[in-house]
This record gives sequence, C-alpha cells and structure tokens, in this order.
Amino acid sequence: MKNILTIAGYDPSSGAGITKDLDVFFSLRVHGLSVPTATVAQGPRGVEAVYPTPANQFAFMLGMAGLGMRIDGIKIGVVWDEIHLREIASFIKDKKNIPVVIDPVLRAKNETPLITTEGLRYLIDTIFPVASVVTPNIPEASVITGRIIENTDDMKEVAETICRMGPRAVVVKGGHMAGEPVDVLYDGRNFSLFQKRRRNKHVHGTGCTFSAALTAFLSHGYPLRESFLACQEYMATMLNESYHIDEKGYFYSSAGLTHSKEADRYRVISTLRKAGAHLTERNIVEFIPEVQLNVCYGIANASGIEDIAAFPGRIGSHEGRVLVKSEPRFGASSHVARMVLTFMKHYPWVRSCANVRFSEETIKKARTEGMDVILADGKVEPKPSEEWIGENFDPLVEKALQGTNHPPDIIYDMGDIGKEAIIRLFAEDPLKLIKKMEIIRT
Ligand code: PXL
Repeated sequence: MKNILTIAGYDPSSGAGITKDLDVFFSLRVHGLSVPTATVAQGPRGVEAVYPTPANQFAFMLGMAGLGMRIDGIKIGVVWDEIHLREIASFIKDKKNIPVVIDPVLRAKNETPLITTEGLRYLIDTIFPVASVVTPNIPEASVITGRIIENTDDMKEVAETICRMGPRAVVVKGGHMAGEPVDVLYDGRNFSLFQKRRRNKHVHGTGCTFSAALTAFLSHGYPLRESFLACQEYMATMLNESYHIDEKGYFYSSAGLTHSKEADRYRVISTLRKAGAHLTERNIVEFIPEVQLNVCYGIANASGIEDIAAFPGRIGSHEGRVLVKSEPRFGASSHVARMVLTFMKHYPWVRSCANVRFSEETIKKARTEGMDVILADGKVEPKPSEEWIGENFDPLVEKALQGTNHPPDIIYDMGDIGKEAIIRLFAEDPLKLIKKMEIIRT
C-alpha cells in the first residue's frame, strides 16, 4: 500500500482541502494521511473564516506523519503562512524521490485569502524548487507570474515562467477562461494540451480533486503525461456526478460516493448474471409467465428505472428449457423495475423482483413454507404522491404495501380480462430470489 500525505486546509463541509484529498486518495487505492495547516470554516455558500493551526501543533502533527512509515507522495494545498511553510520545507528536504504536487491555493471562490503575502513569497522561493508539479489555475498563475492570461498561448508562456521558478513540471488549469477550457501541461520541455467540456456548474474543490488525483497517479508510478490524462478522465466522472448539499450554493463532488455507485452497478450486473445462470441450470421453466419472465435488481438508493438492471427482451423458454436471451442491463425493464422501485420506497434493502407465473399451488406452497403472501386488489389504483415520478410507480404494489410493517415475499393478483394473473416475488438480491423460487416449486 502506498502512503500519501496531504498538507492542506480542513474544510468541515467536505468539499475541498484534506477531506476532499483523502476521499480521492482512498478511491485511487492509496492510503491517505493528512496534516491540516488551517481550518477553513465554510459551507456551500463559501468561506466564512480561516483558523490557522498553531505552529507547534502543526510541527508536531507533521512529525507524526513522518514517523514509522514510508511516505510515497505529498500533496500541498492551502498552506496559510510562512510558519507552516518552514516546517513543510524541513519535512520534504530529504524526500527526494517521491512526487510532491503543489496546488498553490491563494483564494477561496468568494475571494477570502487562503495564504498570507509572506506565505506566498516563501512558497514560491523555497517550496516550488523542490516540487514535482505545480498546478495553478488561471488567476493563481496570473498572480504568481504577474501576467494577464487571455488565451492558450499565454497559458503556455506562464507555464514556462513558473517552471523556471523551480518545479519539474507545471499544469495550468484553464477552467476560468472564456470558451471551451483547455488544461496545459508543461514538463520543462514539451507541452500537452487537454481540451475539456465547459460545465455550467460551480463545483467546490475541483482544484483539490485534480491535484490529489495527480499525486495518487504519480505515486502509483504513472509517467507525468499519463497521470495528467488519467486525472482528466477522473475529473469528468467526478463532475458528472456532482450534487448540491443545499438548494443554493456550490456543487460538491465525492469520489467515495461516485465510486461506490459504480462498484454497486458492477455488483448488480454480475449478481443478475449469476441468477440468469441459476435459472438455466435449475431450469425453473414453470415460473415463466405468458408475458415472459424478468428478474431485476437495483442499486442501493435507486431513484429511477435507470438504476434498476434487468434482462432486455425478458427471459423466455424454448422446448421446455429456460432461455436467457440477453445480458442484464440497466434501464432494460420498466415493468419489474417499477415494482421494485415502489417496494424500495417502503423497504429500501429489498432490491430484487421477478414476475412469476401464477398458480394456486405455488401460492399454497409459499404459504406452507411460511412466506408472507399478499393478495393485491388489481382494481384499486392509488395515485402516486407528489414525490413520485409516474414511471417509477406501481399502483398495485403501493396499495398492497400500505398498512404493512414488514416486507412481504409475494404480492400477487388474480388478473383480469385480457390480463394475466401474476406473482410478484421480492427478495434482497436476485440469488435470494432464485432460492425463494426453489422453495415454492411444487
Ligand atoms: O478550492 C480551494 C480550497 C482549497 N482548500 C480549502 C479550501 C478551498 C476553498 O475554499 O477551503 C481548505
């Protein structure tokens, strides 16, 4: 395991600084350590106050971070003052062969200063020369070089100017420029440009996310250009998934949140695939209704059909054998997905459902086996409440669940003219669902 240290400000709202850096480090499978230079008191509407970490406490914590463990990379964000930088300088003095990424944070979005004048001087004079990469945005690059930056050529020039101040490489981030933003990487010899997509969202902590990811990729041994490109992909995912924590104010992003959702989507698909294989192996063909069978599975906190995976075209049969015709996919069913979405509103841990062929024997067997079975009234159709989007709502399931205080295994109806009777079988996941099918086989 690699250990990476972030030396930066603490943002209690978890949008920037060390909370953000740690989130990114762990998501990129490195262990994160942190030493706060200051507490930057803020919320989604911006910074209110900066409380620098007292010099002796800061020095002590930095000493602890270096004790008894190898440090494989260092990221430096908000540094606040020269007293902090002197400690940082002595800490990194003997750390020659590891990436040291400096995000020269000068001001918060609302212009609150996050470094003193003496701090900035010391940062440039003493810390830049030992940095692997410095990652200013346009306003920061402008202050550091005293130049006005209006286009990509200006960005390239300031990248060269900053590189002459000592770091081995410079990334000038173009998010603050009009038009389609470009990031410029200069490695002391060559430029790499990356054209980004403009997003009309103010996402808090993007600079921290970028520099933390860059440190992680570099410490994994990616070359500089590959690290820069990997960061671009990482940033795009993170920005796509950004969210509000309050109706007003900045957007936030979280690597933990984004990656756990991706991991959950992967788990959902692979579990459904296994369930498809079990259906075939055990040839549970008698449960395939006329409309054909589907089995679905949702991610935790599923909020719409796109969060529920199922088998496109449903599962049929041929010559008495179960026929799984397709690979499970998200958004592939609205029918069973609506059932499970409605169920999950009441019992969020029950995330899988199938529409099973109805027979009196099956219902009887389920009851004998101690299952909780509800006969739904197919005629009553409760209206979705305000928060429901129509397509996520199954009135029959909703009606059946009103008045329950624990999740039933089965909700069935007797059908109607031109409408087949159906058993809706529910379980926590598709493998448990298949087990329930095995139990109710007659
Ligand atoms: O986004 C710059 C930044 C970095 N680190 C901390 C911050 C901010 C901006 O507010 O608070 C701790």
